[in-house]
Amino acid sequence: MPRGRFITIEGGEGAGKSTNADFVLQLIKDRGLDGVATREPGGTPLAEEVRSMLLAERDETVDPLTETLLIFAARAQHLAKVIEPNLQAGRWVVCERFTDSTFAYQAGGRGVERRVIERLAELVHRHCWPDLTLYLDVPVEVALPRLAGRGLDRFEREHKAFFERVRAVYVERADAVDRIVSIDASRELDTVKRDIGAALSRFIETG
Ligand code: T5A
Repeated sequence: MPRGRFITIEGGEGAGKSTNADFVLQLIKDRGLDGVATREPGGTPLAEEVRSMLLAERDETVDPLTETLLIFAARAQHLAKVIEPNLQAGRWVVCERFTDSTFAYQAGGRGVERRVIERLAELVHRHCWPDLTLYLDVPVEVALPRLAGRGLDRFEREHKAFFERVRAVYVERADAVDRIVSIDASRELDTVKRDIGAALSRFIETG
């Protein structure tokens, strides 16, 4: 049984990750491939509990290193219980957010040293990195209004400057890392989906 492929969908708040995750899974299934969708932080009952802890508004300030360690704790569980077993069973895994989010939010947004995240990734991933990452790029001033009318979590309450730093790291990584395909997600959804479909086809046919 050939190992499945690991696809992540990245981007800032309101970029359209959830909107497009099912679409990506459907494209995979349309090709006759088996696939599952999951998300981070979360993806297992325990990791979803950690997600709730991370997103909850609280009086106590969360130390950036504590936040980073919680994210990697959830990721270790997610890798062990969902991502690796599915890949080993030959299924494609489509995951909303993964370690590129940690570089963007915890290094870019919070100022955690990148080498800390690199070391944690080395420990937790055990060589399991995404095969393809679709980065949905949207200017902050376009993305944030998309969240209007819903309750905001602890991250979504951050200031614009925080999201600008997050985006800057994403853009830098998209330029530097071959597996990351940047898609202009500020356009109409149908256009974004067309580009996602094209990127996925290229990956399936050549990758
Ligand atoms: N986090 C996570 C870290 O700090 N470090 C980490 O390592 C990880 C893994 C929760 C938080 O965790 C933090 C970052 C996050 O703040 P989350 O809930 O998964 O992560 O992510 P969010 O970005 O908060 O999820 P959102 O729901 O806000 O964004 P999505 O999923 O990108 O956007 P989506 O699909 O829900 O769309 C939002 C709205 O926009 C519309 C949709 O219809 C929807 O109404 N929309 C469009 N409108 C117009 N044109 C388009 N092209 C559109 N695409 C979507």
